[in-house]
Parts: sequence; structure tokens; C-alpha cells
Amino acid sequence: MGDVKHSICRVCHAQCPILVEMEDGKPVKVVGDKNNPIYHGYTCVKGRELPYMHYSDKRLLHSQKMQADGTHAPIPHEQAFDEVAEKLKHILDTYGPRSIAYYVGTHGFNNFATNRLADAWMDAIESPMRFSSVTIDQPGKAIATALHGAWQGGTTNLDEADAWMFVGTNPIVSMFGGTPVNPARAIQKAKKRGLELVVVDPRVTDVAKHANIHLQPKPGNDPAILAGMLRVIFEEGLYDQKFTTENVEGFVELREAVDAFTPDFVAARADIPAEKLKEAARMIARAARAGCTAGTGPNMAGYGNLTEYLLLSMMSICGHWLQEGDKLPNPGVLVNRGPAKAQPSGPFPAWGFGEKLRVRNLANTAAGLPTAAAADEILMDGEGKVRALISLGGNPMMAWPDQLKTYDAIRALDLFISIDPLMTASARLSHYVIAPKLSLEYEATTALQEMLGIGLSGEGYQAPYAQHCEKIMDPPEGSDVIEDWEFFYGISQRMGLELTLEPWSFMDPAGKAANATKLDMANKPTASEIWEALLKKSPVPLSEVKKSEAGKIYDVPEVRVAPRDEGHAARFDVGNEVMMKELEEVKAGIVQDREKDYAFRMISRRLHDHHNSNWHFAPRMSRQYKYNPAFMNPDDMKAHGLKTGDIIEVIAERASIKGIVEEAPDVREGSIAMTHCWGDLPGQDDDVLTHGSNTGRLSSVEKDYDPYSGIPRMSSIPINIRLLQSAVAAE
Ligand SMILES: Nc1nc2c(c(=O)[nH]1)N[C@H]1C(S)=C(S)[C@@H](COP(=O)(O)OP(=O)(O)OC[C@H]3O[C@@H](n4cnc5c(=O)[nH]c(N)nc54)[C@H](O)[C@@H]3O)O[C@H]1N2
Ligand SMILES: Nc1nc2c(c(=O)[nH]1)N[C@H]1C(S)=C(S)[C@@H](COP(=O)(O)OP(=O)(O)OC[C@H]3O[C@@H](n4cnc5c(=O)[nH]c(N)nc54)[C@H](O)[C@@H]3O)O[C@H]1N2
Ligand code: SF4
Ligand SMILES: [Mo]
Repeated sequence: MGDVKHSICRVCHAQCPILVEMEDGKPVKVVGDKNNPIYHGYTCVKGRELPYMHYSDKRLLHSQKMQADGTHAPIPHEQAFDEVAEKLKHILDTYGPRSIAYYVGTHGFNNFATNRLADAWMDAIESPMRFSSVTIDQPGKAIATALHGAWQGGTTNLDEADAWMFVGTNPIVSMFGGTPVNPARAIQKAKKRGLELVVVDPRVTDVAKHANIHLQPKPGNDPAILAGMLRVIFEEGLYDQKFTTENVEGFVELREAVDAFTPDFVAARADIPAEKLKEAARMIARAARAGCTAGTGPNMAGYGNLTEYLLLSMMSICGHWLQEGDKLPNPGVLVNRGPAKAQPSGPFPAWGFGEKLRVRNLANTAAGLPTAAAADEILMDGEGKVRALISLGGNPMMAWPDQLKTYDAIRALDLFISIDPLMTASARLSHYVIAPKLSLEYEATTALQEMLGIGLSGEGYQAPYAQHCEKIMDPPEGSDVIEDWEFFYGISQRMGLELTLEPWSFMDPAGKAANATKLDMANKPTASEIWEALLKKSPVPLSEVKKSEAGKIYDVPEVRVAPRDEGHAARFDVGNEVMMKELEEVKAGIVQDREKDYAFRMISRRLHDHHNSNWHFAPRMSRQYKYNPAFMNPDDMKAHGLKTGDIIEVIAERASIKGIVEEAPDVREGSIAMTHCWGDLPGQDDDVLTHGSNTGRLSSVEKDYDPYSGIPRMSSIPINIRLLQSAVAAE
């Protein structure tokens, strides 16, 4: 056995600690660290595939430049930086800052150091055009928090809750919405000590199998279901009178708005038993402490802001936040979370501020600029047109809704740059593809996860845990790869820009501003210096965290939630006017009426062994699924004369795609579940058995979009189906 090194997996945001077995400086095997005090040895097949990724023959070892004929040829990274900087400078000087946009995808978040460098660069060129995957993911979270207000005493966590409700999130597979830390174990453990679980999902998901109550509704009905639950809570007096009086405004408005959502009405609308709905409401409201989290399903199925808003409102009227005197599970190791007080911050601007987009009356939001409008901003001529786009660890061609429009837009760009280790669908359309180092080749910390937990229930660490890891290997011999941040530094140098780095170690704007670091633009900082700037004045100094490469729970002073400030006036708002108006629309059921001609709803789901569009072809990850099947209920299959392996046409109003039928008893009748980020470019994706299909093509960004975040329907999309090729005929 070779040398074993500690590292952090960065394939997804869960940041699992890993042990990497090395032979001759090369990783040969990844396993979990059984001695880790919180993850207890967890890893998944994606993390265990890291050695393959580093040595895959598909990995780019050199940056690429698009040639006149559209093919790509290697280019030294320094030369690529020179050329890119010159082109960007020309675009900036000619058309102004708004003509340059970035898109930060999931790997731009998982590689946390780079993210801030990209922002520093955008600050330096003064461009507001910052798109990210957040607004095509769960934008409702940040927007609802802004409308409702946040609790300064901290979020509720699964380990200490008596009840939990998962609405369209499947943390056992996604590591999201419950706990990122070994979620299967955490949920089983919590169940053993008596946690009561409500799950709302059109599928019998991994987490639904543990539920005390599983509501398996028609998709797209979460606002109605939650309004129905709130009505039960009001009617049966199950809310926390004292907490509500002290902390909540809009109580009467909410109560009136949900009054129309009687159990029978909701039961008929969502096709769930009325009695189960009532029981679910009682289970959550009667618990001493409960958490309610939603995931991508409901955030993408229409009225996502409203779903998230009703969940926060339910938490608040039931008084489910941490109370005065409660111990904070994680007072902070790498991030200063700010004072914990038993009081709400009032609402803050949710939308309509900052940069105005030129289409659909959209503007900046608490979740960021609407990415669903990025393609229009590129396509639309005139003042402010976006001409250059830098994709950092993202794959717009696979991930953005409305793939046909995205395809037109990406090809219309004067300059498109992807920082990506693979010739993805997006990279193939890029003028330059910058080849990055992969995770085992650079330093990292767990600050991202810690930060997520400060704002979101169901995220973060429930102990003062942190890990730092050094790079454990060099890139393959003969390669010319860089750390992603070096790209932004390199082009800034060439463009004569100054970069100022805001730290991750502070959450408040004042703390960020006071601890910002001006980078030396003459002498390139080291990666370690970048991390030191990013985690300046962290509660436990980074130098201390570096001492334990395995990750550990730090002995930080205990923090208890302080009493509310005397005269504290801010309150939660549970009666926001726009949200109450949306409830009326939901009640009226306009959307349902319009969609009567469609037999099915396409719902979004994740696969355990794959992460979005990443490394689909990796041998172990693709053992079970080499494409994204169209998971169908057996009764629906029978009714349509279909069998597993049949290729169907999935027909939405916007476009059609192919789907490969797979029998799935867990899927509710009337729904078909397919995973996003598969397929290929339009016209190059006919061989569905090889590529899978791109569900993004079924969404129209111009229809049924959220008026604030711009997110269109990406789940619960009305579809019809038609047999194209029977499995037998194909054999
Ligand atoms: N219809 C539909 N559409 C969806 C969704 C859905 O549920 N349904 N989900 C949405 C959601 S939640 C999201 S977050 C987006 C995802 O949107 P994106 O973030 O745009 O998509 P990813 O596939 O995660 O992109 C990650 C990219 O990073 C690259 N990469 C991998 N490793 C590295 C590395 O070490 N360094 C660098 N620089 N790059 C690396 C990968 O090759 C890949 O191209 O998709 C959204 N689209
Ligand atoms: N293994 C794996 N892990 C991942 C990812 C991955 O691709 N693979 N992607 C990562 C990313 S980018 C993200 S954002 C997170 C997302 O994390 P999650 O939001 O937990 O993602 P999913 O597992 O797809 O769970 C969404 C659930 O919503 C359900 N659903 C669909 N439509 C509706 C609806 O209208 N109402 C309700 N109530 N439910 C509905 C689906 O059946 C599905 O079970 O996961 C992250 N983790
Ligand atoms: S869940 Fe899997 S992919 Fe995500 S960090 Fe852990 S090992 Fe890596
Ligand atoms: Mo996501």
C-alpha cells in the first residue's frame, strides 16, 4: 500500500473528507475517513472516481483555442491569457462594462477560492452582469428570506429537531436540504431518536422511504399544499401564540389568504388524502422544534418563491427557530457568523433593485441576476448587449433552461470562454477553453459548507468542524494547467486592473469591507496567500486549522442565543402583499386550466452516481446509468403500451426531446422523471442511448417564468408522449 493523504472531495458541495492512496505521486484509490468525527467515513462513487478524473484521457491538459473551422487546438495558457485580455479590453473599451458577463456554475462554487477572484475581477471592470446557477436552481430561498426576514438566532438543524418536512428535496442523494454530512446516517439516527418526518414529493424518494407521512402529490402543487397545512395550523390553534405576537407581522393577512385552501380543496387539487394533509400539519406544528426545507423540485415547478415563503412562514408562526439560551451548534470556525440573538431581522429588498435587465422587466434579486434572461441579454441588440461571457465551472449548454435559445445566444457571442477540464458541449462552442488543475492538485477548506449553514436550515455543520487540505499531487507531466483563480489574476494583470478580495470569513458587508485585501498585481500571490486573504480573521485562525489535515471539531467557546435587544422593532413579515396575491392566483388555478391538454408532467430529479453534467462517462459513475432515463410509473407504461427501453418522444410546448423509458414504481402516475444536464448540442444528440437527452430544451424562458427571478418551469413541465422506437425493434 502506498502513501495515504488527506484531502477534501470537491465533486459536489458536501465537501466530504477523503483519504487518497498514492502510488508514485499518483492517486490510485479514494476512500472515506472512518475516523472523521462527523462524516464517519462517508463517500460516494463520484468522490471515489477522483483518481480516474485526474488521469482520464478526456481531461484537458492544455488550454484550447477555437480555430477558424470551429475545431480546437492547444494553446499555452500564457498566450491564451494575452489574447483573451486583449479581446476583453477591446470589448470593454468599445462597448462598456455591461458587455462582459460571467456565469459561475457549480464548480465555480465548489472551488471556493476562485469565486471571489471572479468577483474581484468583475468589480475591477465594474460589470454588473454576474450570472450564476443560483437563479436556475433554488432562487426562492434567498428571495423568500428577503421577503420574510431572517432569524438572527440561527437556523434549525436536523440533529436537534423533533420533526422535519422535506418538500421536493432528496438529501440522501443530493446532500442538499437536510444535512450535507452523511445524510443517510443522520436521518436514520434522527429517526431512531424519534424524529417525525413529512415528505412531499411525487416520487417515493430515498428520503420518502423514511417518512412518517409521505404526501405524493401531483407536481406543481406545493403552494396549495403548504397553504392547506397553514390553514389547519390556524384553525386548530397549533401556532405559537407568544412567539407570533412578539416576532411576526402579517399574521391576519396570511390567515385570510390561506382560508380558501380547505383540506378538501387541496386534496382535490393535489390529489392527496385530506386526512394525511391534516396529520402532516399537526406533526410539524406540534413538534417542539421542527425544520422545513424545500429543494429544486418545488423551486422549479412554478411559484417557487411562494413555496419557500410559506415554509418560512410556517417555521415562524410555529416558533420553530432557535430560542434564547439555546446552544449554537456551530459558533463558527472559519466564518464569523455575527451575533446570535433571539430576534428577527426584518424583510430586506428581494427584487427589482440594482441592474435592470432589458427583457421581461427583470432586475437583480436577492438570489442574483436572473440567469434565465442571460441568453436574451446576449441575443438582443442595442445598448448594453452582452458580447463576452466567461463560464467558470459551469456548462450553460447543458444547464440553462431553453437550450435552443441558449444555443443561439452562445454562438452569437464575440467571445466565449470556459474554464473547464473537459470539452463539454459548452466548451466546444468556446473561443478559449482554459484547462484547470483538478481538485487534488490544489488547496481547499470547508468554508463554503460552513457559510451555507449560516443562512439555510438543513445546510452547514452542526458542530464547530473544519478541514483544510493542501494539494496532494502535481498535475500530470507535460500538462499546462492552472488554478482557476490564476485566470482572473492573469487577465487582470494584463488589463492593468487592480484586484481587491473580499473575505469569506465575514458575513456582514462592514466586516467584508474592513477586511478586504488589495492584491499585489506585480508579484503573483501564492494559493496559500489567497486563502489567507479569503479567511482573514476567521474565528479559528487558518494557521491553526491547517495543523489538522484530517479535519476536526474545534474547541471554540460555546455560544448561546442571546435575548432580544431591548426595543428591537423588526419583525418577520408573513403577509407579504405579492405573496398573498400569488396565493390568490394559485387558488384560482389558472395554470392548471391552461395545461389540461397534456397527459403528463415532466419532473426533475437527481441521480445518485452523477453530478449534473460532470464526467458522465467515468467508468464507475456510469455503471448504472449511461444516459438519463425517462422514469415512468408501470401503470402509465401499461396504459401507453410501453416497456423499459422504448424510446419515446417527449413533447412540450417549447420543444421535443427523446426519452428512454424505464419502469419506476416510485414515480407517481402522471409524472415522468428525468435528470437535467444530459444530452448534447441541438442537432448532435440524436444518439440518445449515448448522450441521454437535454430536459432544458423543454423549458421556455418566455413562458410561465417567475416575474422576479425569471426562472421558468424546469419541473412539472406539461408534456405529452409518443412512441418512437420500441425496445425490441432496436435490438
Ligand atoms: N431542466 C433542469 N435544468 C436544470 C436543473 C434541473 O433540475 N432541471 N438543475 C439546475 C441546477 S440546480 C443547476 S446548479 C444547474 C447546473 O449548472 P452548471 O453549474 O452550469 O452545470 P454543471 O454540470 O454543474 O457544470 C459544472 C462544470 O464544471 C466542470 N468541472 C468539473 N470539474 C471541474 C474542475 O475541477 N474545475 C473546473 N473549472 N471545472 C470543472 C464540468 O466539466 C462542468 O462543465 O443546472 C440547472 N438546470
Ligand atoms: N448525486 C447528486 N447530488 C447532487 C446533484 C446531482 O446532480 N447528483 N446536484 C447538486 C445540485 S446542483 C443541487 S441544486 C442539489 C439539489 O438537491 P435536491 O433539490 O434535493 O435535488 P433532487 O434530488 O433532484 O430532489 C428534488 C426532488 O423534487 C421532486 N420534485 C419534482 N417536482 C416537484 C414538485 O413539483 N413538487 C415537489 N414537492 N417535488 C418535486 C423530485 O421528485 C425530486 O425528488 O443537489 C446537488 N447534489
Ligand atoms: S457526496 Fe460524493 S461527490 Fe459529494 S463531496 Fe461527498 S464524496 Fe464527493
Ligand atoms: Mo444546483
